[in-house]
Amino acid sequence: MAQHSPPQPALNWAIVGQGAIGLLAASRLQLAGWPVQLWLRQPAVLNIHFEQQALHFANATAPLAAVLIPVKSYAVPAAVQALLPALAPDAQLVLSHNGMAATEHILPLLSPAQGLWFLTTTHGALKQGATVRHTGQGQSVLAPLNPAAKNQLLAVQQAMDIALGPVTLTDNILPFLWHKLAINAVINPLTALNNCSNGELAKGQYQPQINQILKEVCQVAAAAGYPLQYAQMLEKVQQVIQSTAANFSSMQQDILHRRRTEIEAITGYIVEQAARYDIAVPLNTHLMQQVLQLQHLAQR
Ligand code: KPL
Repeated sequence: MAQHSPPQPALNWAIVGQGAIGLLAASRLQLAGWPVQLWLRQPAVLNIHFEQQALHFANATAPLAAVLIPVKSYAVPAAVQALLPALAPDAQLVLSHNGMAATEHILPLLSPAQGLWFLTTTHGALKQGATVRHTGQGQSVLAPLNPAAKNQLLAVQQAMDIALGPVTLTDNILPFLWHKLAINAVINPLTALNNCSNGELAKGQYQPQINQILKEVCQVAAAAGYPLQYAQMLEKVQQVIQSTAANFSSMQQDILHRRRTEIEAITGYIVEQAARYDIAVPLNTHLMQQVLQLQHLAQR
């Protein structure tokens, strides 16, 4: 399709890791004819199935021109450190994870011509063995975080539009991150603790907790200067629950596969901010403790 043709010259994309969202992005780029490879801790050719197609991804080699880094928030500093020697002098790096972006530690690592971006997405993806499924149609918001990123606006936006679009470009990602944080604060702990799909949360039994989590998040967001309308947020959460009904949230998957979750970056961030503004968030505090306990038990 004409609108999917790479711009001239197309950036060569490397995707870090083999998580569900990263492989969804890699598959969509490859199917649209874009050059894309994977940057893995153990270099290997990866074969996957995506939408009835067998796809093969080669290993990314230096110099890396453009890199999507969809790793957990706590893994970002180590991932960027490992990438540094392989980056092209004007490489573009796109971070994408749940929770707030802690880019103050990443920006100083880059040279002035290297661009840093953040992408937040509501797409749902599930990886089961070698099969990757797009389990929830979502959208993404993309922000350039430094001047070097602004020089490459079109090339990065076009690629991300194919990988995880539709993409909205913004100069201020923070309101969008609060918005996404509210969605994750509801769906992720509840699906992890109840070991259920996102769609299960549409059931009546979960509505009192959903309402309470959101009320607490809205109070904290307002105090932090990023007001969220409760009724609109509730509608948005219900919409994500519907559109990703078949998906298992990243936190449910992390518990299932005995990995560290992002609870500290999601609910933990809300609890931390609540303490800063002296706001009581009993349900979020309780959910964080329960997920930490479950994570501890799962990892033993
Ligand atoms: O971000 C997600 C996640 O699982 O981490 C949602 C949007 C809830 C999709 O499952």
